[in-house]
Amino acid sequence: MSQLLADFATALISGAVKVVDLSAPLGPNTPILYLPPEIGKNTPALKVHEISHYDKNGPFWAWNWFELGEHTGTHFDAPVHWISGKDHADGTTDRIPVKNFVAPVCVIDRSKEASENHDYLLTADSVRDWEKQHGAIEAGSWVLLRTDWYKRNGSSDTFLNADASGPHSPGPTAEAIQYLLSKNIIGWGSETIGTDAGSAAGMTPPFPAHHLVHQSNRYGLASLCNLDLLPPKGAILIAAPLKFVNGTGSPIRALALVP
Ligand code: 23J
Ligand code: MN
Repeated sequence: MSQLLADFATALISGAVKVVDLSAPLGPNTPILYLPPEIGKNTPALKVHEISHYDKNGPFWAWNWFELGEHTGTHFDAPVHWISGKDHADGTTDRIPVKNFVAPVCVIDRSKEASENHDYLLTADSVRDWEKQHGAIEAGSWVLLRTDWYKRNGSSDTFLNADASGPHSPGPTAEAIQYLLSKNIIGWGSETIGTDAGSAAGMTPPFPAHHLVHQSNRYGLASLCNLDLLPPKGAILIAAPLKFVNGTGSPIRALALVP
């Protein structure tokens, strides 16, 4: 076993294993989820407050503090984020077992479908087709939906993609999530503002990815980037939330180890 990590260290240093950044830049322009007032209150945008910048407020140092929502930018959804997961004793960011923050990852590429249909929904049959092509989704894996939607994250308009009928962005059906949970995945992730499709408020149950994933004490990842740099199978995902006490989620620096 010590040989395993020695070989891994060699692979990291030689570049045989690459570290890929799956996170979006986190700043005042990071798109924020918009919920109509009749559904709920919204997260304010990230705000940076300067404490000092090598000046009278701190002559030799620079530092800032933030107003920052838990669910801002590339982020982790903890089980207690949703009412269906509220009673999991280890369901807050500070109580999740850390072993769950490092896991293998399956990437389902539906970028073509999502570019042709902004309301594209991944079905359970489509997951089974992926498995026929790439092999079974193993227990303990992350499953990520690649849509290339992250290429739209430079502006809220293109990322949220809302019109009079509401937001239009791809996501999973309830049945796809049920199927993945039956395989005991560690969590579900997407490139969109949240883990659910833009149309998810009208689904049964509403926001099925949130409802079902967190009910099962599993985790969500939202606003992931660069999934087009990952293989369908064979990479390792590192996604650790900050240890917020009683936190429902956290911005993360999501990293993939890619052979
Ligand atoms: C609250 C209500 C609906 C949604 C979300 C949060 C998220 O996407 C989130 O960031 O968890 S869709
Ligand atoms: Mn979230």
